Amino acid sequence: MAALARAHIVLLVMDVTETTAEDELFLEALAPQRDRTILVVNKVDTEKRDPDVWDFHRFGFSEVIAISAEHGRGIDELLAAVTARLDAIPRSPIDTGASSTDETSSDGPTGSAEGVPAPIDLGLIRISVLGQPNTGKSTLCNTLIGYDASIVSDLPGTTRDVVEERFSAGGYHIRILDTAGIRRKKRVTEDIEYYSVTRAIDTIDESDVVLLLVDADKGLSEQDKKIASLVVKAGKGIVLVLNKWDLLADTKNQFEAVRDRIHFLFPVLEFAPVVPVSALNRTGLDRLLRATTSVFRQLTTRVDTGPLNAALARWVTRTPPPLVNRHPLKLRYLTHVQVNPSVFVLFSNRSVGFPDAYLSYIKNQIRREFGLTDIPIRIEVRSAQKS
Ligand SMILES: Nc1nc2c(ncn2[C@@H]2O[C@H](COP(=O)(O)OP(=O)(O)OP(=O)(O)O)[C@@H](O)[C@H]2O)c(=O)[nH]1
Ligand SMILES: [Mg+2]
Repeated sequence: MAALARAHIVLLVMDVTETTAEDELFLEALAPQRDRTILVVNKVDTEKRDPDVWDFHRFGFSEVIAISAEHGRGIDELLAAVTARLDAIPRSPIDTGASSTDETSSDGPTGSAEGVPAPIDLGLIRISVLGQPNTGKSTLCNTLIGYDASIVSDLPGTTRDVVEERFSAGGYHIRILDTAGIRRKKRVTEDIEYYSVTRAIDTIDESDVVLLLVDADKGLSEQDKKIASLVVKAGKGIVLVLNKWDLLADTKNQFEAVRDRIHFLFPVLEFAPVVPVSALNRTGLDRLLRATTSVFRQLTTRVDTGPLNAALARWVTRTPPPLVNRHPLKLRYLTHVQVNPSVFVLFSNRSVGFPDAYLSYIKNQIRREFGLTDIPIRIEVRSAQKS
């Protein structure tokens, strides 16, 4: 019903072979929406069933289209009917919500009146929300988008498939994916659940930034650590969201203590911003969005080669590289070859056996000096002899 309220076109799908009590409920609900609705009569697999379709005109919809979803019959006609209606839909300006989203949830398009400059469009951020069951992923998504797109309940395993929604914040369009809670593999035996978990993990590849939701009351699990490693390995941004912060007793320096513990116990998340929120009470969401957009900006920042190599020379002078098998290690050239994910290539006289510690040093220097403190970066070492 929530989707219905936001739709321009509704396809009411019925089964040609039977009309059930549930169909009657939908017919009733859609009666006031007849103009927006196309009645789609499915399972009309062969011509033999064509005459039965006439019966469906009695429900009073102006368009009744017979299809076979399985065999593809009537699909062209359905597509034509849908596209014919698209032209009649007024183009609504997209709400880029230049203001914060905490209190001002977007109730549909705000519209940019003539003469009012359109907000700057900085682009699309693709976010997916991952975490263990019941950590409040759906609650967070619903709160951010401003309506109940996902079902929320205290039963773990409520969300079964990926739910995609959009909203705007800080000048960005944001596409957010709510996913099924990820539990330990051992327990994932049921087919649907296996699918749900796999699908949830697959969303990492479709995202720029992953919000890893943790129940602040319970802390991180090994499972969370595995998800975090996957995200980092893929070079995606990650923000650790400590949800249900409202349940914690308010003690001094609580947040700092929790954050430091996480960074200590989960070194893979060393650079990830940690944000306490209460999706339920809508607190901390501004901070969460700021952290997310900042991570995205860092992911898409390109470092110029000139300043990068000037800095490299300085770093090498300050902390000279170690000898490798008694041979001097030379760092010749550093270049930022790719953003989002961020990849650097370092040319050295040794590509094999390049000391890890020194690579970490260079990585940390890049991060610190070029403002990439909150994202994973990768350095590939290639060999280059002196020309
Ligand atoms: N106290 C408190 N409860 C919350 C908060 N966020 C969510 N909850 C509650 O936690 C329960 C689970 O919330 P959901 O949003 O359904 O959690 P989920 O992560 O989507 O769960 P699955 O879809 O099963 O993986 C519900 O009872 C929510 O009301 C919060 O910030 N504080
Ligand atoms: Mg859910």
